[in-house]
Amino acid sequence: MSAQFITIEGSEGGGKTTNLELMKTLLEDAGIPYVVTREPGGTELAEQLRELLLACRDEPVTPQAELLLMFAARSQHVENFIKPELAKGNWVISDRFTDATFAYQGGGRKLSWQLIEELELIAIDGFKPNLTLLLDLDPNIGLGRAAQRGEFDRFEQEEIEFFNRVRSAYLRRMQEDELRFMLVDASQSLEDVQTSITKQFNAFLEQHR
Ligand code: Z5A
Repeated sequence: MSAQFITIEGSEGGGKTTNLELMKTLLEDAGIPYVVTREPGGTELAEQLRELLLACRDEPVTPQAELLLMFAARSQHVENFIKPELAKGNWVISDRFTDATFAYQGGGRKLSWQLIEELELIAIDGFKPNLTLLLDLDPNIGLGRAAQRGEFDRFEQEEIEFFNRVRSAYLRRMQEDELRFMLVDASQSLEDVQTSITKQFNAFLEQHR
């Protein structure tokens, strides 16, 4: 079976980092070779764009500039890292991908869905993950969890309404492509979240190994 491209998504404090470790363990247990990456980022240039995107700054960043930089980074990431790794037979797990652009720049910044779909075609020729784990959580809970980590980046300084729109946009993405998504209620205890992920992800591995 061909190597699979898996993404992890969700708004602040949903536990992406924590549960990415669990997915790594499940892949190792199944003897599947994999690499881990993230967005924005994943190549030298894309990581430089990440720094520019996340830095807090006095100059306002227009939603359009933010959108174009996200896709510039993603184009580099897909061509220079993700596709070559898949071609080598390694599964790829990415902490965020294009669904995050629909959620943050579409939902959060209110840019048009159609514009993002067009850029997805231009920048990455519509390249999509095989599976997306969506950690869904009320932003009031998520921001509380994220606050325990310390300093906020440029996105984390947004108002609660921004994160409510991000959450709704993620759920809209899922409704548009239900077979690709694995939805997990991230408001549960970490133990329950991980039981649910283990069950669903192992079922996916059974089908695709
Ligand atoms: N962005 C964008 O706008 N457009 C795009 O196209 C892309 C990205 C790709 C960087 O993302 C920013 O870029 C992001 C969106 C934007 N906005 N922000 N901010 P990032 O992924 O690098 O940053 P992040 O969203 O802040 O993710 P994170 O720091 O990795 O958080 P997390 O992975 O969701 O959470 P965590 O660190 O695993 O968990 C947070 C805390 O909660 C931690 O102490 C855990 O122990 C705890 N936790 C986790 N799960 C539980 C449960 N179930 N119960 C209790 N406590 C828990």
